[in-house]
Amino acid sequence: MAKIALITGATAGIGEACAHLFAREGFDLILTGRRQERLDALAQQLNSTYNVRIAVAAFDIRNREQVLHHLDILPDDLKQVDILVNNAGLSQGLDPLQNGSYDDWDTMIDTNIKGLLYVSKLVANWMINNKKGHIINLGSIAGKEVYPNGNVYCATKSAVDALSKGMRIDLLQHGIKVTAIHPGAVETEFSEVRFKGDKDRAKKVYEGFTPLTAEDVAETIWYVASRPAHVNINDLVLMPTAQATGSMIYRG
Ligand code: NDP
Ligand code: 8X3
Repeated sequence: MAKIALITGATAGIGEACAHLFAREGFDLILTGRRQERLDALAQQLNSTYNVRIAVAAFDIRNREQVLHHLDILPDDLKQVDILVNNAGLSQGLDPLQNGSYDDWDTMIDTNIKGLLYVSKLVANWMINNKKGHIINLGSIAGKEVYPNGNVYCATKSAVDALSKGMRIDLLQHGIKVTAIHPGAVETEFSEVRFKGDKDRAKKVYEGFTPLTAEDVAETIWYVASRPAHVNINDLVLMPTAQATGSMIYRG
């Protein structure tokens, strides 16, 4: 029987790259995100290329009822999830705290912390029942260090760091692995989302150096996911060579 991975935020960037890589490795997949049409197109492409089974579930991860409903109605055999990639997340704005937007704060906290928790509780219980599993959480260098104007986004990723440690302790007795992956700058739709569709401003974030690609991060996630049963990588920071800290990038 094929292994199964559930990847949140599979409609773009790192999640989409993970979907390609896990499908290539023969995994059946559950893919989530809000954009149904992107999920459908991706499912069709992966199914025809790799002949793996793909289920899609379109929901807003901030909405607890939607999350629980869409995951609960999946077929029972797909709930034998081996790998959960908690990837869905975003940043909104880059302002000093005193100028911050309440709505942006709510969006980041509800998505990056509460959404991750809703999915994790449900899937952790599947994994406990199945007596197997590996949860891989997307943190960020922003969760390890705070950079100017990063305030609330950094706090949400710091929470992911703490939750990963908490999950590892609580799930230890069930033999479930927990890994936190913390990338530096990855060129995806991330900055376009952060700057609310301002493509020029987003492009400038990656000018003058070579950022990570979504595929670089997906390959690292695959490395972590494919270690032997007795080996777990707890915590992994990966950066572009040109980036030393959250805010220090050498642009030539
Ligand atoms: P993208 O913007 O390219 O992808 C984000 C994904 O998250 C999309 O699939 C999006 O799907 C999903 N998502 C966002 N909000 C929601 C929501 N409310 N409900 C459901 N799904 C949602 O960004 P990345 O691929 O770069 O980011 C992936 C993860 O990696 C995030 O957690 C991010 O914080 C983290 N990260 C990114 C870095 C970077 O530099 N890019 C560096 C370090 C960490 P949809 O819009 O269809 O709902
Ligand atoms: C996303 C990348 O540069 O905002 O986590 O920390 S950054």
